Amino acid sequence: MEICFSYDPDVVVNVREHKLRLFYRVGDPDVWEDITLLPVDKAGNILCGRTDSLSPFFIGVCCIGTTGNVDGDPDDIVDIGDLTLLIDFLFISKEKLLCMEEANIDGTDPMDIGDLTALIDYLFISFTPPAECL
Ligand SMILES: [Ca+2]
Ligand SMILES: [Ca+2]
Repeated sequence: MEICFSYDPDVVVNVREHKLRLFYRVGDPDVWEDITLLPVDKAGNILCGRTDSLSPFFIGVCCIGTTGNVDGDPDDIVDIGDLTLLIDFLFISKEKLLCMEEANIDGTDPMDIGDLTALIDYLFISFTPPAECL
């Protein structure tokens, strides 16, 4: 089913509308999946997502400022926890991340080993900041 919410663009303060995302709870406790149908309808101010069942939802944003917060912690901190999750995403479980854009650390598509290299470089070597969110 497709679920849509209309939003008031005046309350989307300091966030670009194209970053709005619809998150759906897939597990307990607090496992969320981004089910947004992109692009966001900025002209109609409508945010839609697709799911097969009903569960709690929230509307949030994906990737503000710089990339690198792969684990989506609320303080937007980039640390070894993000590195661990990026390795897991790229090579082990390959489970979709809460906000895929946060993992594009080198700023170029796709999400690959270049992003891992950029994150290691930022954390331990040259401290070059991660790329800006698009
Ligand atoms: Ca983090
Ligand atoms: Ca990349």
